[in-house]
Amino acid sequence: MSALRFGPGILARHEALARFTQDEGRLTRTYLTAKHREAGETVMAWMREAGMEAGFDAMGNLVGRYAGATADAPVLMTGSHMDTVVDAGKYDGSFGILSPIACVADLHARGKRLPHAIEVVAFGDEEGVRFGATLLGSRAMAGRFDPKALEAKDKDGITLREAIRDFGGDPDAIPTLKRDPAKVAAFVETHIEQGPVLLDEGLAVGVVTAISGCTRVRARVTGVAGHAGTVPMPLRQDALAAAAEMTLAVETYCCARADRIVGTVGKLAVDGEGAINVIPGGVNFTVDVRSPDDAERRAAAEAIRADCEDIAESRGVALAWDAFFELQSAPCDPRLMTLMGECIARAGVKVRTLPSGAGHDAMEMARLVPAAMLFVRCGAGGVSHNPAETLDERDADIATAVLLDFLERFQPSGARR
Ligand code: HGY
Ligand code: MN
Ligand code: MN
Repeated sequence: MSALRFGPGILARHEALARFTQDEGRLTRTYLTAKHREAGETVMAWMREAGMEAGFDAMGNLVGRYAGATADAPVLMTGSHMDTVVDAGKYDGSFGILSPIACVADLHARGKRLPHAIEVVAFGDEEGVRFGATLLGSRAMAGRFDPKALEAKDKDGITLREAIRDFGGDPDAIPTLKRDPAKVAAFVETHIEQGPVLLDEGLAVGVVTAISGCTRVRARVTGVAGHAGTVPMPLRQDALAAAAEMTLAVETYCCARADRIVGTVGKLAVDGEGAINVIPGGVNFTVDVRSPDDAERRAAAEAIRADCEDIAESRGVALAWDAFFELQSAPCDPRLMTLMGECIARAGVKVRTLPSGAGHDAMEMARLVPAAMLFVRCGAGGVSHNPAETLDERDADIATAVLLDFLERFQPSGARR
């Protein structure tokens, strides 16, 4: 078996990064926290070792830059996110940072400069766990940052604006982070698939065709709290039973269109945590609907809302429905997809294209410049957003070799070497 060039070192670095967690016994690293800074300083050192200039930008994204052959060379951007969900796996986001750093280190070791500079970005916030707003860094670089987000508060009442300042950043400088599309040739992100397709087909890597759009809803059901022993069933206005029926309505609608829609009720909470002998009077829950097709997604969100309204009416409860977040789907660039496919074939892997049901920073960067994504297989049934998330060192090796080939063969002008 030939020695693996990149895989073992990348997995060792994943282990090192996973130690920067704000939760005892599980991995949680959220935006602009002390652990974000500590992890960032470790990654910064790896970037500098690889021959890059590196530092945090005005809102806590970590940016490493490997100069091109000429000072005016356009930039090929790559990267992914540093933050994690609560009780996360080790590879979601960070693989898209460690893999390109390994590529640049290889170029640097060979003293090779490309016709383009390379920027590796460790975005500070993609998951949106701390402030509820997602893709903050990539939105800023794409010129789509909404200043209202600066007033968003975390669970301790700290605003994003205050947190950026505490981190040493400058919220007023965020508009200057927008990249000039005339100087950025493309953006490419490597990421674990977070699903079972590559695993089922025995493939180490795949080319992403489009990143699904998303609609997110905060819903509230208001019924009448009552004594669990005295209110006859037909007279109840049970908020939890209604929310449960609504949850099944989400599942029923999406299962009937499973080839193109997914829907999830990820959070559901009874007011005041509930009590065993009280009919729940109030329940909050969330809905997340996704599809590569925006029209399908919008129709789904509307149909699900109507179904939930009907359920509320039939049960005599009130429904408040706040579709607070929407993200259009992002197609990947055909030329970049073709080049990525060629690099996969040169690595001896069958070329498989597939959509991404998960959101990624590439979907924001795709609004500004041509974008592509390379998926790497993840094991354990493809599970993610879960500490059982796994990545095989041979797959990490193949994906990194494919990315390096892509970086070296990419031609800013559009031609390929
Ligand atoms: O939710 C997502 O799709 C991403 O993992 N933040
Ligand atoms: Mn994620
Ligand atoms: Mn991710």
